[in-house]
Amino acid sequence: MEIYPGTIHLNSYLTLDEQVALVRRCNSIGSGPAGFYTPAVRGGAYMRIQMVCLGRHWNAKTYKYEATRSDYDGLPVQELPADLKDLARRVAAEAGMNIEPDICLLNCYPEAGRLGLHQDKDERPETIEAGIPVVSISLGDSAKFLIGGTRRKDPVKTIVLESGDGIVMGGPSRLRYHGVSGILSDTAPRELNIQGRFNLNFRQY
Ligand SMILES: O=C(O)CCC(=O)C(=O)O
Repeated sequence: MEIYPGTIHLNSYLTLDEQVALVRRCNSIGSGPAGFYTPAVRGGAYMRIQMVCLGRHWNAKTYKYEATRSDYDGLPVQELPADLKDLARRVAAEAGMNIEPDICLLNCYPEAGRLGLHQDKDERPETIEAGIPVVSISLGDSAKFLIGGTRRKDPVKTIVLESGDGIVMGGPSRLRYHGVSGILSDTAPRELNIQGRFNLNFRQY
């Protein structure tokens, strides 16, 4: 479903079996070395989510990508595995877009998790200007996802992202403000055995 030109919501994109496998994957990525941590932004406040970056580390203090987690523990960033890259390419293609992903932010939302309105604009200017999309996959509890315009004060739409949904924001939607205003507790499919939510957020640097 097209939410705006260039913003495509793919409802129930993943099968339940695929979701189960991906949740296991997220748990294993997050519990390994250079796993989940709670980023602190400039000024020292903590984000309301945990994160692991694959491919390149996103530094929450400088808003720059880097090879090591210099704002946290200095560990080298984990690689972005080939099958996850393929998944992002497939989701983008389903929305009629192309991506060569080299970054994935794996976000982990506890039940009280949220993420303020922001633009994804730390990738290369050429990538952003070309409208190469950001590809997002949701797992676990549903989220109230906000998406507005290219100015912070533009009106926002609220979409519920359910487990297995994809959302692709590219072309004229590449710089739309977006965020997560809340998690709907106990809405995850029982088979996933998860409380809270994972979001796989793929980008091309
Ligand atoms: O969790 C989501 O659905 C959105 C995540 C997001 O906006 C981001 O990683 O920049």
